[in-house]
Amino acid sequence: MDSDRAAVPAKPLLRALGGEAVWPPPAWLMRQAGRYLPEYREIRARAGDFVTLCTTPELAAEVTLQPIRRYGMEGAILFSDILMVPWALGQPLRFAEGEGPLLEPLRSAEAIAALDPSRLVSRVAPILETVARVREGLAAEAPRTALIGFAGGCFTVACYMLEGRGSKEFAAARGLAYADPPLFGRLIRTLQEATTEYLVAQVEAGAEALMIFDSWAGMLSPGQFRRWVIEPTAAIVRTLRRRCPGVPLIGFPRFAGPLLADYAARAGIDATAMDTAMDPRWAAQAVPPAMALQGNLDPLALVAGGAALEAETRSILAAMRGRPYVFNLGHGIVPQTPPEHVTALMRILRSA
Ligand code: 1CP
Repeated sequence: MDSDRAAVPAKPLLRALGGEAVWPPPAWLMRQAGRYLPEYREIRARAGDFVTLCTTPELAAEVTLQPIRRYGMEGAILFSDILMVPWALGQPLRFAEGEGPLLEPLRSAEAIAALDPSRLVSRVAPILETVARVREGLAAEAPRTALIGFAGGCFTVACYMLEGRGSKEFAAARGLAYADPPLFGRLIRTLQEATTEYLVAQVEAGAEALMIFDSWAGMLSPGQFRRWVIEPTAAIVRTLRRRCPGVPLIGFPRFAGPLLADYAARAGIDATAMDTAMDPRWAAQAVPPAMALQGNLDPLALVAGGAALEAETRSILAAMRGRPYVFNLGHGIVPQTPPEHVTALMRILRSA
C-alpha cells in the first residue's frame, strides 16, 4: 500500500511547506473566503450572524470551497475565526455589524480560573465536521488543494479575551502581562492547552496543515515576545509533533520585525508567514534556507490591481525564487477587493 501512496505526488502546498522549492509557488490568500465575494455575502446573509455561520457545517464548508472553485488556490483555509476558542471555553462572543468581534472581557482572576478547557472539543464539534466536509469536497472537486486548519496564537487570543474587542493598543493584556505575570501566564497556559487540543482535533478531522495566527505579536517588547509568543508556540508545536507527526505548521507572528528570525529558529514551526511590512529579501537571509516562507503582498495592492499589483507580486517572487515558498498576502483580503483582481493575480503567479 505504501508504494501506491508514494506514487501519488503530494499536493504542491504540502511539498513547499515540507521544504521543497516548488515553482511556480503554491498560493492561497488570507481571508480568501469573505465579503469581497458575492457568493459569500449571499451565504453570510442566509446564516444571519457570524458565529452561526462558523458553527453550521454545510454553510461553513460551502464558503471555504467558494474561492477554490473560482480561483483554484493550492490551499483552502477552514472558514472559522480565532475567537471560536474563547467561545468554546465559555466566554460569550458576538460579532456586531461594522464593529468586529465583541467578547465579555475577563476582568478577574476568578473569570480566568473559570475558563474550562474540558468542554472545548465537544463545543467545537460543528467546526470539526466542517473540516471533514471540506476535505471530502476537495477530494471530489480540487484534489491538488490542501486543507489548512488554524488557531490564534495564545497571546493574540488573550488580547481579545482581556480587552473584549479589537484595539490599537491591547493595553489590558499587555498591562496584565507586566503587572501580574503569574495570572497572565495562567491564561496563556489555559489557551496553550485548549489550542493544542483544538489543533490536534482539526488534524484528526482532516486538516493537512496548520497555521497559528499571532496577529498582535509585534506589539510586544523583545523579552515579552519570547515569553508570551515564542514559548507558548514552541510548547504547542512540541505536542503537535508527537500527536500529529508529518503535519506542517505555519507560524504568523505579525509585525515581529527582526524578531521573526528568533521566532523562526525557536518556535519549532516549519514555515514562517511574513506580514506586509517585512522585506522578503531580509527574511530570505534571516530564516534558514530549508524553511518555507509565506507571504506577503499588501492587500491594498490587490485592491489597486494593474501595474502596481504586477510589480509588487513580481518583486516578492524574485526574492523567494529558489527557496521553499508559499505565495500569500501580508494580511487578509479587504472587502473592497474586486474579485477579478484575484483572477489577475493567479494568472501572474501561474506564469512565474
Ligand atoms: O461579517 C463577516 O463576514 C466577518 C468578517 C470575518 C471573517 C470573514 C471575521 C471577523 N473573521 C473572519 C474569518 C477568519 N478570521 C478566518 C477565516 C479563514 C480565512 O479566509 O482566512 C481567519 C483565519 C480569521 C483569523 C482572525 N480573526 C484573526 C487572525 C488574522 C488577522 O486577520 O490578523 C484575527 C485577529 C481575527 C479576529 C477578527 N475576526 C473578525 C474580525 C473583523 C477580526 C479583527 C478584529 C479587530 O481586531 O479589529
